[in-house]
Amino acid sequence: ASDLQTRLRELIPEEQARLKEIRKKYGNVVLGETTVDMAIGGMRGIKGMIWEPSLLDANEGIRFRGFSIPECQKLLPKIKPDGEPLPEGLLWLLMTGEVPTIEQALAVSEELKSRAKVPGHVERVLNALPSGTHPMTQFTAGIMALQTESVFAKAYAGGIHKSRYWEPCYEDAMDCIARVPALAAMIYRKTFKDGKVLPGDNNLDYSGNFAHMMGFDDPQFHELMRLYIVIHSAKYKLAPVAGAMNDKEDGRSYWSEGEMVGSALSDPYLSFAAGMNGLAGPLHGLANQECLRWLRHVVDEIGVGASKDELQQFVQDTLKAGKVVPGFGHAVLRKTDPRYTCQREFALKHLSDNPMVKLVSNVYEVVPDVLLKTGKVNNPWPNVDAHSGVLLQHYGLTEENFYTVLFGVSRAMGVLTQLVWDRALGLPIERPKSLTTKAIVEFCEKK
Ligand code: FCX
Repeated sequence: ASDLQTRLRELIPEEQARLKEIRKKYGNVVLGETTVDMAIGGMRGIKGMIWEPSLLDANEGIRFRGFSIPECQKLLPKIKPDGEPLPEGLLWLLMTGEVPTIEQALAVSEELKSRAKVPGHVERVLNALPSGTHPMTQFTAGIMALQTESVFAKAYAGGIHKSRYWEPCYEDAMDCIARVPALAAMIYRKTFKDGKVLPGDNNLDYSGNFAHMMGFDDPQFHELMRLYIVIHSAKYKLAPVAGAMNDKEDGRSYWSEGEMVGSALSDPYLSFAAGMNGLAGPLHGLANQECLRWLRHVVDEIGVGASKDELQQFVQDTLKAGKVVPGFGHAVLRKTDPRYTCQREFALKHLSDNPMVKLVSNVYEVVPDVLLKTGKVNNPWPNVDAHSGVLLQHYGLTEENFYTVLFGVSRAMGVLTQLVWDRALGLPIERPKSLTTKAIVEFCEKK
């Protein structure tokens, strides 16, 4: 067992006892109320699930196991003294809640390297897809092809006791985290380059090797990938999915049930692929692709030196055309996303004279006012996607269709960590209650 697995084995009984105690002591405490508006409005604000790796505060932004992004940048192990933190260290933090030593982070690095080999049939599955298949579709198809390797699925079929579910789940989570960079690099090389899959370099860390397999060997780009993976690693629970069932009893009452993919004991590959299909939506992860495209339109139509007045007009035209301004707004956050801020700081440190960086700054000065004037946007401030594309472009990763795959690789760490804890804590199948509109009206009229 690796150090990380050993540490988890020590922590799990403590956490199981803690959860039991929380339930015993506070089980009946009301966390909040659900209104009809919330049921119609995408369940925003309903407190209804356990998610340990990160917490999103509306004003402060994301904290990973209680640590803000600047704190993570300061405290997590690095390979360069003034560099960016290693995602391997973040993975230790997400899994255990503890800031690792450099030795522990490097042990995770080694563990991931030992698990990184992608079986040959995955490339054949990718080759079978028609050219022009979106990289995110290739990514989920590739993850599904990796599912043949699931240790959890085999252990379940073999009748493993439920108290041990977390062990094969850990195997799959770590294998999957280890393999997605090679899968993503394969997709990149096949879709945009010469199709030649570049072998990994065992002397590099997780992020450096990922960049290397895509064909990027600039050490500054490797730094960017470290930061990128850390800030994109969490949060969201594996895709809420309709396993919806409707039952009608004597024509009057209805019930329905949804479930979260992982909670149905679908193995980590199936669950992660489902989550990635959610990430592929333009209001979520695909926004980074859309954002760079939008900036390119600005450049094509006005020029990279667009004045603030011209930008204002461009933003208004975007809204008039019934489109969103990508990279701005958030369902929960109500301030500038700290993930935007740290990318901006990276840009100012390493590429301050890039004209696209200046354009992003000008857009930042113009968009919030225009969005606020609509009177309906709850958060006019930039999110993580407003900056990432310009940074990637600077280092030569110019194919914006691929950007959401980078997001997906990063997110493996957060979502698969929670899946391990879901199984360790014995959390049940998730079934938020859904209602028909008729049932809502009947309920309200009876009140
Ligand atoms: N441009 C134009 N209109 C916007 C907007 C934006 N950037 N952000 C919000 N609005 C609109 C909404 O479309 C909604 O309009 P409607 O009432 O006509 O449907 C209204 O303002 C209220 O929405 P709001 O409550 O502020 O935001 P939501 O929680 O509904 O949506 C997202 C949040 C992120 C989906 C929304 O702000 C958006 O579409 N932003 C652009 C896409 C984007 O950048 N997504 C990435 C988000 C994030 F970082 C991630 O998860 O990856």
